[in-house]
Amino acid sequence: MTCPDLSLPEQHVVVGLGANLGDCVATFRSALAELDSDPRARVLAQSQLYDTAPVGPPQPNFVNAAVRLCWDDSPESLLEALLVIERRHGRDRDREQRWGPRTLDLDLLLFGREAFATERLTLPHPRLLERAFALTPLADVSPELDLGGLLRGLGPLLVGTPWD
Ligand code: A4P
Ligand code: MG
Repeated sequence: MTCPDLSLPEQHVVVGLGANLGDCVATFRSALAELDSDPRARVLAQSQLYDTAPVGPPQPNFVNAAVRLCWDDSPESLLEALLVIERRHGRDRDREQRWGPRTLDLDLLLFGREAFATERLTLPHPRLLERAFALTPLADVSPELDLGGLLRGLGPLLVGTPWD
């Protein structure tokens, strides 16, 4: 597999994990083993686990984490792989409310410098910068990342014009 240059934080691929139903830690362990067994993937770093207050409707606290990986294929193919792993771990989008409880949420937070929005995939993750539960584990696995630079790189995706 061709791995990105790991000394370059701008090439980091980072997946955020969240769960608040069932045995969340066991689910994370199983989901990561599954991801790592994909021939296109190699998990390089794992964050600590965080116990976080829920954002959204009242519900149990979440466990959140993040992993940095090497992915030898497109961002879209990684999203597809994540959705398959979510489904295998009990995720059923037809029966859940927005931002409600879930057995496993795998969000593609960053894919190197990719910055685009299609119907299926937005990179970086559209709510990354407003979610402490995603940013804190991200900082564990990519401490060298320049979030200010990331934000500037989003230029075309940012909405609105300066107020003068
Ligand atoms: N999609 C587009 N871009 C992406 C991307 N970069 N990564 C699309 C992942 N998916 C992306 O996702 C809906 C669709 O978004 C996907 O099918 C994909 O095509 P979803 O996982 O069903 O939506 P969601 O998880 O309910 O919402 P979203 O937008 O991921 O928001 P959050 O922020 O993840 O909200 N509180 C705490 N403490 N911890 C949490 O982890 N999570 C949520 C979920 C709410 N409150 C939480 C937590
Ligand atoms: Mg999600």
